[in-house]
Amino acid sequence: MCSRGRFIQCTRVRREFTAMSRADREKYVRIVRTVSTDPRYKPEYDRVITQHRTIFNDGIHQRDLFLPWHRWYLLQYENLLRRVDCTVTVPYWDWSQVSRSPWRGRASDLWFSGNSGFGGNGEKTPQQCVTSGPFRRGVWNVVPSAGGGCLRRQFNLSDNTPDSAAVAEVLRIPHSEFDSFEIALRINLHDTVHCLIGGTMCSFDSAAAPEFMLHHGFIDKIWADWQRRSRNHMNAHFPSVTTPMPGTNQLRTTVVLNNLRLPGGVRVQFQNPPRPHIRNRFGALTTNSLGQASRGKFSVLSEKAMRLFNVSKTEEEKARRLGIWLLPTHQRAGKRNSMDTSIDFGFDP
Ligand SMILES: [Cu+2]
Repeated sequence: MCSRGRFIQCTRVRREFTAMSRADREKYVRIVRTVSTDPRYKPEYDRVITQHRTIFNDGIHQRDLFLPWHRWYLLQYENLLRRVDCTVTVPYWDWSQVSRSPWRGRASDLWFSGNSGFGGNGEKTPQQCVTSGPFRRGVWNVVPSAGGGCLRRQFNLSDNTPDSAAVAEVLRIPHSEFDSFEIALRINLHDTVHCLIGGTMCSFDSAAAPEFMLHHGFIDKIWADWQRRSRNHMNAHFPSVTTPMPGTNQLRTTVVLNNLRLPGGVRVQFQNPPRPHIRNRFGALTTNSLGQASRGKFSVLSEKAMRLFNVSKTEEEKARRLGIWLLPTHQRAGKRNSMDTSIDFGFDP
């Protein structure tokens, strides 16, 4: 807002990467390449990226710290990018909009091989090196703490990312069911997509993959969208967590609860992408409200990811039930019979 010739209440608007203009996508990629290669920024870049690996198992991937810590982490990364260009913000990648073809690399896709994309899949070799795009082998390397070699990817080509109806279901979980909301967001959505991308993203070095921040941007947006539903959603669970967040100089989780009041006086808002139009089964173009029949196959649980993120037996049980609940009904049936447990979360199972 402009007040008496000055800007006040400045807000960092984070946008969906594939909905940005080609020039803005190119600019973002260029800035990431600058911080990760230019000697003026690289030491700080290496430090920030390495921190995620160093404290990977110190609670930042468990219930009490996962959401707030990664919100803080995105802010550190964004602050670093803004030393190169003070207008840039970290975009998010809404993988639910491309659930039917998440690995495509067309010009407007995340995995495009031109200067406005992140490049495509890794090679089908044990090294899994990415060989296309601005982060390809030979022109870009991961941080030394991640081995300093090529960026690795191994798309799970036969599997899809969760769809927008699944995300909408997660957003409908009531504030009194914070535990279910958190597990669905962390284990079913976040953990799973990490390992659907595979390679560096499905390892302790995941933060070294440039797409990490876009995936976490979307996870943070889902949390922020849920929090906006009411005061109770905004404050669910975290006020009772009093341990400082690791690596943050004693910051408590409560200081990042509200994206409009972040440390340093930063305000963050997520811009919704234009709603995609899909063809319904009669061929008509409709807004994406996803009738059951039009939903494709996707995955909301990954054994590999649950091991990587050290998911406890109790949480795994709950994530399995939530995972089935998130699937379209026609996919649910078989799985439901195979486990003799009824799905009842008290909120529209
Ligand atoms: Cu993490």
